[in-house]
Amino acid sequence: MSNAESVIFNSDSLEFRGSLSRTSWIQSLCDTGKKVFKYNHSDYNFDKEIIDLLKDRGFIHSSVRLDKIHEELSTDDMTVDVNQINNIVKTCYETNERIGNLYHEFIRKCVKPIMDDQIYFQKTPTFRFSFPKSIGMTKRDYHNDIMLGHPPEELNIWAPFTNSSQSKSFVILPLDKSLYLLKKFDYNLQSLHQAIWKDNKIKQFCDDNTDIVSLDKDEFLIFDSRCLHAAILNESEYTRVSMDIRIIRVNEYNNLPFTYIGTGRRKAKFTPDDYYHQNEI
Ligand SMILES: O=C(O)CCC(=O)C(=O)O
Ligand SMILES: [Fe+2]
Repeated sequence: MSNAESVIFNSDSLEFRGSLSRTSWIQSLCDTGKKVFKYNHSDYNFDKEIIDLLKDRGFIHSSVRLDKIHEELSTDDMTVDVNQINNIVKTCYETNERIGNLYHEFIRKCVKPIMDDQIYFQKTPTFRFSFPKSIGMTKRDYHNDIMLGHPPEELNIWAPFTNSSQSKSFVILPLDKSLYLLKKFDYNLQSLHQAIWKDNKIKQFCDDNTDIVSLDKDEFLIFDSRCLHAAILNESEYTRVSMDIRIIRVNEYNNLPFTYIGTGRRKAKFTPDDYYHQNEI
């Protein structure tokens, strides 16, 4: 999630360029750089736990359906800031023990078995709430998380808890098109980001080539962190709730050329004692 003024990471180092142009693990599974995996959603009742959390924190009182919570929320709490973040997303930067346990189980049983290596994973997942026609959404959010300081070796995971078809989702530019843009801008993320905001041809290229991520509730997506993606305006009558997680295979982590640091306010270090969970689960 970025805006025209976001601080964008860049590095001239050969290793960084090598990371951006390498063949990744997910790319060798699937050349679009994204792959859908199945899991048993009903074993992971995030829906109820999120509703309970928002009730405990006084945001809602009676909702029983996650996709209808907007009916009880104030416009203020649903309006997004320059980073496309609203108050409900912010409150979920910290969750509770029950959600933490569910999350660990999801990582242990659904994600780890897919990997052929140990992984480090984001300590707290990001829960996204995209409200119907929410105020402040931009049409130019195209970014990848590397622009925000994440290692290119990370993988992004995205799992919906509500119906995620059409605008109740986000969009992603397939890997070949994302790599085409990265190469066109000589792997300079600042230049690419600037072009997204200033050059209508580049923005149009993204608009024309992105796919809407449309998943069932018992599916999640793993995508290459180099793929550009964007939050979009939800034009439906339903709230979209999803979880996004970043993971990195330990072997690749151990070979990173330097410590990556987030460009955001918190300056998160992408290390197992800061951004990633530290212990075995
Ligand atoms: O879910 C969204 O709207 C955006 C997700 C995103 O930017 C991410 O997963 O990194
Ligand atoms: Fe992102």
